[in-house]
Amino acid sequence: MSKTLVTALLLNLFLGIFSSQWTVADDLTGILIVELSGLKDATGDVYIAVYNSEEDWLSEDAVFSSEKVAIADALDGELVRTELQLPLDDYALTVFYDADGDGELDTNFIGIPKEPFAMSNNAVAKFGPPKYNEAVFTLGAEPHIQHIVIQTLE
Ligand SMILES: [Ca+2]
Repeated sequence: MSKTLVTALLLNLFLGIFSSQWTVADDLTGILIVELSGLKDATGDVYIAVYNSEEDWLSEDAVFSSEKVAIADALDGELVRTELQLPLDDYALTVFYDADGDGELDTNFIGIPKEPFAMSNNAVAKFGPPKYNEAVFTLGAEPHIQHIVIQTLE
């Protein structure tokens, strides 16, 4: 085997390793910063549900990821601030304040939330819950901030 051929093989090997590492780098997670305002209480928990497909949107069984945030631990001035690490993708969030501490979003008999809640992009309900495409955003390599104002419906 000539020296040139060995060098070429080694170079291929090196490039192969390099490119496979590059592929791993593509799978890195992004940082989603969720900042909540409008909460009237400094105690209790906020729940963030993360969806990554229109089909699963608002389904309780098909949440991509969920996060329970203790308000007292996440207070940053007037804001409740938390960071989530997620694969780079499109997402939509729902957030609610668990006023009675039962771990669930309480709704009335026609399904309207009785506890303070909100969606990513501050998408608002119009004759029904906001659509996925109103709440969706793209998480890229740069940290993405969602500033969400929690609404209380009476
Ligand atoms: Ca509740």
